[in-house]
Amino acid sequence: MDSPARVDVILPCLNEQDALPWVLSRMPPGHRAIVVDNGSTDDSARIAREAGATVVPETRRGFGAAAHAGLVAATAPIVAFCDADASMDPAELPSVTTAVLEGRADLVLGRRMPTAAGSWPVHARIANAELARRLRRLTGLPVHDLGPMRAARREALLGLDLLDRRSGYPLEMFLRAWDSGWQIDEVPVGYSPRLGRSKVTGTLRGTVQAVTDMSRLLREVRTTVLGWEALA
Ligand SMILES: Nc1nc2c(ncn2[C@@H]2O[C@H](COP(=O)(O)OP(=O)(O)O)[C@@H](O)[C@H]2O)c(=O)[nH]1
Ligand SMILES: [Mg+2]
Repeated sequence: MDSPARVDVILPCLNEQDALPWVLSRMPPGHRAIVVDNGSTDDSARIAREAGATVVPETRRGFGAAAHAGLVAATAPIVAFCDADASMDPAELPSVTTAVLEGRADLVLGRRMPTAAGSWPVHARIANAELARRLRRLTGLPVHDLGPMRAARREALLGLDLLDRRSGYPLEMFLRAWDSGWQIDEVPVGYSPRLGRSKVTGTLRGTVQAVTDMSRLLREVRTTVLGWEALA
């Protein structure tokens, strides 16, 4: 029999039938896939189930809604998040989960390193670099990317009481973790062109929503944690 998974890997999924077979074939030992099906109209749920993943349905749309549903459904002591679009290789997950498993870090963020010219739309890359610059200034932490691949202890993450259910979820996680005094580390992970169609940064609507969500969160931090000037 397999030993129990030590890491539940949460994969928010909205119509990723082309990417799922490869993504699910790349799970490292000790890592178990939880595919959160966010109302897919394609064959994602069936493909995930047939590949042996746990499938959790979440009808409320939004990256954060899917990610959080996975966190609530997870049972392993450590959770990791990974996109289900094949832009990141789950085989690299141990580089983000190991420090958490060994108790050396509370939150490990994967810093995306493009592996090909088309990996990262230029507007998304610029917006992300600017966000990271502001966060370095705010927190003093050497953070360079607010990417989706990351790991933390499940109970501790639940204790952060994250409220965002859209694109601000990864940023809110970082800010609340920092505000709670967590040890936050960053490690490089490869970033390749996704399979299938982007829902966030590859579309104008998705990008506008992501920037809106993140700006609101930063405004809240400016007024609650710090003085107004800190992030200007
Ligand atoms: N944007 C978005 N992504 C979702 C949703 N539900 C699940 N996802 C998944 O979240 C991941 C990130 O979305 P993606 O389109 O790759 O965003 P991008 O990498 O910024 O272009 C993918 O695995 C999506 O399938 C949702 O409601 N909205
Ligand atoms: Mg993606």
